[in-house]
Amino acid sequence: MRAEKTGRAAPDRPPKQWYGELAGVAATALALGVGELVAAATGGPSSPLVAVGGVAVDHTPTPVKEFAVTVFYTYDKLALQAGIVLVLAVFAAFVGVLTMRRLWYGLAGVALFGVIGVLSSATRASATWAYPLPSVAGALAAAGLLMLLRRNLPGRAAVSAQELRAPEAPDASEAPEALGEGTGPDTDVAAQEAPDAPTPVQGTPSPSSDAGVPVVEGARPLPDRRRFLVLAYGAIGAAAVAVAGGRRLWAQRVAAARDAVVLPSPSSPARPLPANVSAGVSGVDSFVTRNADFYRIDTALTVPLVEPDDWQLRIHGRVKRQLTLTYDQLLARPMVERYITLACVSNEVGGSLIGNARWLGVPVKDLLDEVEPDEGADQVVSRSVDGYTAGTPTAALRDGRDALLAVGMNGEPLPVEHGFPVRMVVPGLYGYVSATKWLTELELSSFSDFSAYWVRRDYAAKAPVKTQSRIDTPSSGKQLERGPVMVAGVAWAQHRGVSAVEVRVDDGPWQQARLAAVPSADTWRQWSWLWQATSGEHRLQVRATDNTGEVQTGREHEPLPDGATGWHTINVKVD
Ligand SMILES: Nc1nc2c(c(=O)[nH]1)N[C@H]1C(S)=C(S)[C@@H](COP(=O)(O)O)O[C@H]1N2
Ligand SMILES: [Mo]
Repeated sequence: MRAEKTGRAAPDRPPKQWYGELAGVAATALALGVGELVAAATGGPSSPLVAVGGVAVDHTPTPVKEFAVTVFYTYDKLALQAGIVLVLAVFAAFVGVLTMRRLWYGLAGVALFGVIGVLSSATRASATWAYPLPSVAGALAAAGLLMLLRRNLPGRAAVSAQELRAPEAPDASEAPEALGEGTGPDTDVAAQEAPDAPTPVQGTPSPSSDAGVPVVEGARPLPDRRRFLVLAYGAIGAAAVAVAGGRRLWAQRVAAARDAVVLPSPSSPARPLPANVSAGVSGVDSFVTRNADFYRIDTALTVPLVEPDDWQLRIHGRVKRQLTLTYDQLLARPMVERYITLACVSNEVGGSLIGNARWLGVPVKDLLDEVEPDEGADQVVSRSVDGYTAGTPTAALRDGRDALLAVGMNGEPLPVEHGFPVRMVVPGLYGYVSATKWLTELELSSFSDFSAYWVRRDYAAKAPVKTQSRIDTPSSGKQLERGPVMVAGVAWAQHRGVSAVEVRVDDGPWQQARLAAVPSADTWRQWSWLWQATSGEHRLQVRATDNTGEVQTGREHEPLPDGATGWHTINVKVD
């Protein structure tokens, strides 16, 4: 083929349409990038990308969403977003092709995008004067780029000539228009910039070798093509940089807003920790988990960035009266501070998806008492800004336990990764049915009316934490010396409390471990047991008993649908 002869990849001119498609995609990418950057800089309520994405997801027909859930399971959101990007790209390519024929078509398409962007961001609860700016700036950038690319459309004159010649030339008025522009200001620009243009290299094919298409502008088709590609790919690159830069700016704004938060002191402070909450054995997870070490579970692709000023909580649904709270209004309420251990349903036996923190927040009970839920409203659906939902039994939120809308974690405002500015924490329930981060809505509903995020993915609708225990030291597979060995770890049965922990060696009798102190039944509990290790290979197992007297089951079960069961078992070798 010709490629061998010239050593260049594509001497065949790609179909004229391809340039249009590239132009459309590049202009759309640039619009989104500029929009993102402007949104971040002005602190508008939301980037066009997020706003349009949100509206698109909201308007995706339910069967399509359900199909996505069954086929892509937890990746449904990724799949939906990929779908949106694909649809957008196809539409963008179409607009680009039209633009290369008729500038007005393209500008109309861009304007349509802009209007959709403006309207989407206007639907946001916290819309301000700044809301149209990102979409308008993005649309202007796209329009500018489309016009620029159109002027630099490679071989446009050649194509037009071909169209002129072709018997089925569709629109007689089109070709002269294109020709006219092609030889107009466009040509002047090219002439001015000619010295800068890259010199054609290594046997560049003459355009006339191109499938016998007569070429009018024989003098400079190649630099033209290069300029077009540089502009188009450059715009896509710039868009990527703008998106990344916008996201960074945004993260910095939120970090600064978080630093500026002054947490109120609790009207009901946490009791000081008993001196002996630690079993005093190294290798055991510390009683309080540092924020930086706290496990994380997010379905969101990127951490949601919420500014406290944009935040509000709406409590609605089956209630006597609705309630809307701003961040300042929430902070002005009486706060309680408690140590509460949070655990993930996906934690395997012996796993580390569990952590304990000192949370500061407003009791959910107080808020529910104010809105007065209807009789049958047995489920509180908590919703995150990212669309995530959890369903919590209304009864569990009103039975007097310390269910909190938390704003503080271990003396700091909530870290962004852990739900800044506000999340829910409920003692005794797995995180997926209670601990919604970046909380924005509580809807009184019923279990028969609504299934939350993970429930739609086959997890149980109700999920109290199961009694569990873990050996932290020695670690499994460890080589030990004969003689005394400290065996220690943690056990948990939140809101019931741990009353006993036992250890056994090689199916021998269960031995009582020593329990460390706890501030309440809502945290995990450290334990230790002194073992006189004898030579050989040994198997160590642990089990806990909760305060209702129920012994942790040894029946092994995977986390799905409502939490793993079984005894944590480790093997060690003693010399
Ligand atoms: N918005 C949102 N909230 C969420 C989740 C999520 O994916 N998105 N995951 C839940 C799950 S499954 C758990 S176990 C806890 C984990 O909280 P952490 O990431 O702060 O440890 O958050 C819960 N809240
Ligand atoms: Mo979880």
